[in-house]
Amino acid sequence: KLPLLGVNMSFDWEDFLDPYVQTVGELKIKLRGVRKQYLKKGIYSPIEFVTGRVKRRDSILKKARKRSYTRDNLSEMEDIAGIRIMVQFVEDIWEVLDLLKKRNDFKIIEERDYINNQKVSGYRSYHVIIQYPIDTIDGFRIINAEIQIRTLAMNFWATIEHSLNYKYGGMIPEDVKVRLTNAAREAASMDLEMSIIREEIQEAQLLFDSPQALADYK
Ligand code: 0O2
Repeated sequence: KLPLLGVNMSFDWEDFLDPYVQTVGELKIKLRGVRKQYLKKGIYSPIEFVTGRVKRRDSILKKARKRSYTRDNLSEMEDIAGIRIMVQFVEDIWEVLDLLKKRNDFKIIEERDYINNQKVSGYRSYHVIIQYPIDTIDGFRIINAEIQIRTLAMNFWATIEHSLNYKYGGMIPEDVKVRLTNAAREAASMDLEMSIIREEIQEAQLLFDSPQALADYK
């Protein structure tokens, strides 16, 4: 039942979500292709790996209730289509951001910097909201999507915090919260340490990793 979207009105979720599935699929292929191009040229890729998901129905409904979306403006929700770009170093985030800004296949409409403005939870990531055009048999559509750019350390922390939030229904016990805040600080400190020896790591990886990383795409 979708009370918010009209008690007695049926809502075809599959029809509604199809364009988002298409958007996530296309963006994943394109952004994974960027990494491949770097590797082929034998240069360091600022993109480590790319994942994508279509927001789950229960999560869409929860956010819709919280933000008072209706069936008429549900497509304005910005993160139904979600892409995550993982990078090794904080510096790579700014390089990926430049890369996204230069692309001609979508338009950036908003940016949220949770790196320089870390959330109270300890969450860090850079969020970019885009408008992505798709063609379907019913015609042309513009789909909102959210691209999250984060380091491996930020991703490690966020993944664990997200599952704990799910487990406790958003009410993480105070002692666990304190541990998470400490862990967020440690993750930020690890990012900083890695940045300091970044050039050395990158050189080592180019010597050691590149041929294998490229082979993974075949
Ligand atoms: P899902 O479907 O489970 O991935 P908010 O009201 O905080 O949800 P806000 O401030 O508008 O949303 O942020 P934004 O840019 O819409 O981003 C929401 C998404 O960012 C979340 O999706 C998470 O993926 C991520 N995120 C934001 N804050 C946190 C946080 O404190 N911890 C973790 N682990 N992730 C966060 P959802 O809502 O979880 O949806």
